[in-house]
Amino acid sequence: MALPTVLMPGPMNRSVPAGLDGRFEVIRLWETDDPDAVLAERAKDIVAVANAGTPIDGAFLDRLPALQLIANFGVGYDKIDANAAADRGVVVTNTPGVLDDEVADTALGLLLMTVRQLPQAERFLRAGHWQERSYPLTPTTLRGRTMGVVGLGRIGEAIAHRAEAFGISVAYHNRHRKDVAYRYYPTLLELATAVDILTIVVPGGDETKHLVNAEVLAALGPDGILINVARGSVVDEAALVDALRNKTILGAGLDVFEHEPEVHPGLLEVDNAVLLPHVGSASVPTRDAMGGLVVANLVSWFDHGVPVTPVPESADLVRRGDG
Ligand code: 8YV
Repeated sequence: MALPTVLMPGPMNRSVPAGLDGRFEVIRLWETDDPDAVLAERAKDIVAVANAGTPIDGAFLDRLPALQLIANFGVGYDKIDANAAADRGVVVTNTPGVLDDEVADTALGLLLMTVRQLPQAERFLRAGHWQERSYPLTPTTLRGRTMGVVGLGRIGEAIAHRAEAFGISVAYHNRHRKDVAYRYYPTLLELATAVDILTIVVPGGDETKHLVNAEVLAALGPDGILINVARGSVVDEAALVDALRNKTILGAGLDVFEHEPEVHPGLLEVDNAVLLPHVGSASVPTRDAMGGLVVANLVSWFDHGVPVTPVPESADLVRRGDG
């Protein structure tokens, strides 16, 4: 029997091709000379897409009439129009759970780096300045701070637990209050006013675009720290650059950017921002676990007709079992 055909639009973590080998035929689209021609020729056969960051919209889906499943590498799937997929009976899966601790570790690392200027201090040592003088005292500390988590999902909770262990008190803003001990603020503005660390963990996409704007940054205040490990689109980057330049906030620790891998030139100029190249989940074990979940979703769907971790937009399809 012919193996089910999986389209891979771009390169993926090694664990994905390794896990698909022998069970699926994989079309590595980026390696083909004429991707459009390959898509047109193989459209009838392609029943799944294994995807890491390639935008997938309704027009793309219309080119693949036999498609059943899109397995996304990553918990965030804002590049995939999951509603357009659901309209066409296509199930979308993502990789929740397996990266929570890694991303939460990165968030706390960014926070420490930002408040205590650890990257700057390390650069100072490497430049040989320690022989001349001590590194200046950091203007503030993590002691006595309150963190507002924007998006208290799995990763948000992992960050909150770590913050508590650091002696930082935690509050949060979600669309709906959760059954947790942390203080809830029904609006982001109220949360930003109440805390002096704002940690962004909400999904990207139109609904959260520029949620963190000039007003929210002003509410965070001159001692405020912004940490973003979610999506760059959630923050109005131009407003953030202004706030950092004018010291309306104290600093920012960013793992994600609006137009990555491009970084706003204003962010590169200011010395009160710590900038990481989207490495939140980027360790070999965690990326392998994410890849394993991509493979598990494909195998489970084609062997048993059920995905392991469907996204909420696919819930109806999965319930009806007619994806
Ligand atoms: C990865 C992420 O960088 O899971 C996500 O949503 O942003 C990260 O873990 C990304 O998935 C890599 O493609």
